[in-house]
Amino acid sequence: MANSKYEYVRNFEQPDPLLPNTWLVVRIDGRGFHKLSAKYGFEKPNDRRAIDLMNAAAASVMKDLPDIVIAYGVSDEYSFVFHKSCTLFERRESKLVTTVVSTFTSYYVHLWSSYFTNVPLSAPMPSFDGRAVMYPTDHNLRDYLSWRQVDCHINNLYNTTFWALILLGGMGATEAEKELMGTYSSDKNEILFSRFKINYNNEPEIYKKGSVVIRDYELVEPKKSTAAVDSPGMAEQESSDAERGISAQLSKTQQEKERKRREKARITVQHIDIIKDEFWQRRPWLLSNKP
Ligand code: DGT
Ligand code: MG
Ligand code: MG
Ligand code: MG
Ligand code: MG
Repeated sequence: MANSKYEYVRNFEQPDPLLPNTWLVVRIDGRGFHKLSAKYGFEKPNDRRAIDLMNAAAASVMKDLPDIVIAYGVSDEYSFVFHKSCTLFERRESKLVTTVVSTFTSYYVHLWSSYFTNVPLSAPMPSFDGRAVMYPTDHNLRDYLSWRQVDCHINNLYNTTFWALILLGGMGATEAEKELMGTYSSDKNEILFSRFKINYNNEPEIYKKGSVVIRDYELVEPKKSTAAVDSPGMAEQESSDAERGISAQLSKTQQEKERKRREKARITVQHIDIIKDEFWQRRPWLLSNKP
């Protein structure tokens, strides 16, 4: 195509590649969900419909973007982790963030009526913001996810106690806030148990732990996934590549095979601990150098 005299404006576009060989986390967060949750009458402190809808939208995003390895969600936010070897959109930050945000928002709106039956959506419509953060080591990535899950626990314990004081204890919001000022976790557990006979440990896992979305390879192709990760040959290859600071290079056909496997895998939503080693040890493919 011939260049027009306007073509030079292209030079104003800024390149924005994210660093190679780093874990990419795109975190989206609902805009003004404090107001939105009031408008649609979300139950307090947790509305199961709202959380199920977030999880369904996140699972759909993962289905559409096989480069996402794991996602973690709580409240009105979701973190999507792209593998450090991911080359989607040449790792351009704006393309990755805007694609995740708009795909998530589309599914959130599309699926709304399946979860909020008889609660029609009206303007202003739900919207989400997004950002990308790079984490250079597996350890940093795990600490990031641990940070979000600890946040989930702290907020849920606070909210559960706060709303028990109001809904069951008859307090006003200001009074409840004052009551909880300066309290530790143990104090909140004690308030819940002694005043309301609520054992926090027995609260639903979905509220205490948040939601983890992963591809469950084992259930789809049990032989392949474990064999590939456990073979000593592969492990050696991976450690030497890791030393050089690059991800294992796979041939085009291998890459295509991996991609097919990811696309076919069943996507599951679980409410489990991702802070302890056990979660990662039982799913070695998540942090493996293989994309
Ligand atoms: P932002 O993110 O700066 O635009 O502002 P917000 O209002 O979205 O604030 P944020 O993201 O810090 O906090 C999330 C809000 O969403 C918080 O006010 C509680 C509300 N929310 C999220 N999930 C639920 C739920 O299941 N039930 C209720 N009642 N509220 C929820
Ligand atoms: Mg916010
Ligand atoms: Mg928000
Ligand atoms: Mg939030
Ligand atoms: Mg285009």
